[in-house]
Amino acid sequence: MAEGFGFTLKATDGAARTGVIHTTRGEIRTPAFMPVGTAATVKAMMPDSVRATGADILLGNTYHLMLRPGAERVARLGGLHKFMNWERPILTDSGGFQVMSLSSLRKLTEEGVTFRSHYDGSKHVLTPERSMEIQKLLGSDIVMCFDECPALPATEAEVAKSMRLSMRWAQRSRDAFGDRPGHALFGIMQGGVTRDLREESAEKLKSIGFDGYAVGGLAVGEGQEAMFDVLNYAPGFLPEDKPRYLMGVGKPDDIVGAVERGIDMMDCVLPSRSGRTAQGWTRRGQVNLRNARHQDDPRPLDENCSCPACRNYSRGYLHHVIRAQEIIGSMLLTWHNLHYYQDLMQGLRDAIEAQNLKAFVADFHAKRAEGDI
Ligand code: PRF
Ligand code: ZN
Repeated sequence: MAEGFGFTLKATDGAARTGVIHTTRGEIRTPAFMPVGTAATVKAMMPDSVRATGADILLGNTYHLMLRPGAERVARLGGLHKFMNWERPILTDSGGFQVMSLSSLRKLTEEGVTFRSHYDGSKHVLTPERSMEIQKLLGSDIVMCFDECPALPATEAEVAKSMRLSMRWAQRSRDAFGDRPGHALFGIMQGGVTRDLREESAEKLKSIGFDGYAVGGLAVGEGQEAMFDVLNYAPGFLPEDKPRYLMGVGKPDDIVGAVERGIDMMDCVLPSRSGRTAQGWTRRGQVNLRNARHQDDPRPLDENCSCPACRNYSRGYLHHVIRAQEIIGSMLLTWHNLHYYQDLMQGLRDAIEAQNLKAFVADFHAKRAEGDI
C-alpha cells in the first residue's frame, strides 16, 4: 500500500484497539477523534489551539472547498495545510455525502452526481475521478473514496443498489488515485443495517485493497441501538491490520460504544458546532450555558477540566458572554468541547492499553447518570 503510511496496533481489549497511524506529517494516536474543519478552519479556533486540545488530525471537506474558494485556488496558494496553517495530517471527505445533504437539484447517474451549490446555485459535477483530483489539489493526507450514502429509511433493494454503485465508484476512485507515496486512500463500506450487504461491501473493498477502511452509512437516522447492532459485526469484516473509521460520529456515548466495538477513528461537528450554540459537554453530560441557573455561578463549567475556559472563567462569565453574543463565548465553549472530546479519547486509549476498558466505560456511564451539578 501507500509508502510513508502505516498502522501499528499497540493493544487490544475485547474488540477495542489502540495504536498509531504513521504519516509523513506526524503520528495519529488511535482511537482518534478528528475535529471538523469544513471550510479550512475549525470554526472559532486557531490551529495552535486545536492542537493544544490534543488533536492529531483534522477533517476537511471536498464539497465545501471545491465551491469556495475552489480546489485549484487552494493548490495555487500552497495546498490546504499551508492555506489554513495546520501542518499535521488532514483527512478529506470525498463530497458525495455533503452533496446529498446540502446541495439542491441533485442528479445521480452511474458517472457521478450533478448538483447546484447551496452557496450561489451554480452548477457542478462530482465524479470519483474529479473527487480524487480535488483531494490531490488540496494535498490531503488521507483521501476518501467517492461514495453514495442513502438516506434512511430506505428499502433493502434501494440500499443494495446504492451500495453496489458505491463499490463501482470505489474501484474508479482506486484507479484514479493511482500510487501517491505519503498519501493514503480509504475505502468506504455501505450497506445500511443489513448484515449481508455490509459483508458484500467489505469483501468488495478488500479485493480492491485500501490503506484503511471506513464504515459509512451510519448515524443517518437509524438510532444508536441500530447503529451499535451493525457495529457488533461490521468492523469484524474489515482487515485487522488497517485503520477503521466511523464517519460522522458522534455524541460522547456513541464514541465510547463505537470504540468498544473496534473503531479507530471518528469525526463529528458536534463539539465545535454545539460550542457555538451554548452547549457544553462534560463528564456529567450536556450543559446548556444559556440557562439562567448559571448566571451567578462562580464555579468552572467542569472542575476536572484543564482547558482555558474551565481554568480561567466561571459559569457566570460563560453565561454572560453567550447571552451577550460575544465571540469569545463561541471560542471558549468550542475549546472546552474539543478538549473534553480529546480527554475522552486519551482516557479510552489509556484504558485499552491497561486492559481496563470495561471499568472505564462503567465509570463513564455512572458519571453521566449523576448529571450536571
Ligand atoms: N460517506 C461519506 N461521508 C460521510 C458518511 C458516508 O456514509 C457519513 C455517514 N455517517 C458521514 N460522512 N463519504
Ligand atoms: Zn474545560
